[in-house]
Amino acid sequence: MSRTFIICKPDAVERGYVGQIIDRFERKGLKLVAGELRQLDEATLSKHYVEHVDKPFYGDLVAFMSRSPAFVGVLEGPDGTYAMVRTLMGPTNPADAPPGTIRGDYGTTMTENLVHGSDSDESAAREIGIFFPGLA
Ligand code: 3AN
Repeated sequence: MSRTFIICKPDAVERGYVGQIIDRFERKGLKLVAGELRQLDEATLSKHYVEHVDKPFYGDLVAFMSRSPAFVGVLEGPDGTYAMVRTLMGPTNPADAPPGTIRGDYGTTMTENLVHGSDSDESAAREIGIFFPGLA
């Protein structure tokens, strides 16, 4: 078994897609073991996006991610759950994401790309530790 961390970003919450996004993960066979709506702040986001803090898009990314509540959660499934979640999400840029993926079906822009999923087991452990320290 393994766990991964997900965010339904503020655009997904605002547009009412949280249920449909979680439904895709559940239909795949993954189990939501933690989840809640949470207003994210810069201190938390700077830990989560530590590899992006010096990037030119970081300011816009934090402004977007903190503009309204996000749905943060933890999914559990077989080994490689993080990779299954990434496949269902589609590529980072929704413009490149194929139909059938979350970003391909619902998104058009790079920043407002609806969903986050950890990119490795190591990232999942780190991110779960930030957002759900009781589960780490
Ligand atoms: P992913 O969310 O697919 O793992 P990351 O971790 O590379 O992608 O990027 C985190 C977030 O930062 C993305 N979801 C996107 O919102 C934003 N982002 C990444 N690269 C760019 C970029 N070149 N221009 C604007 N925003 C970006």
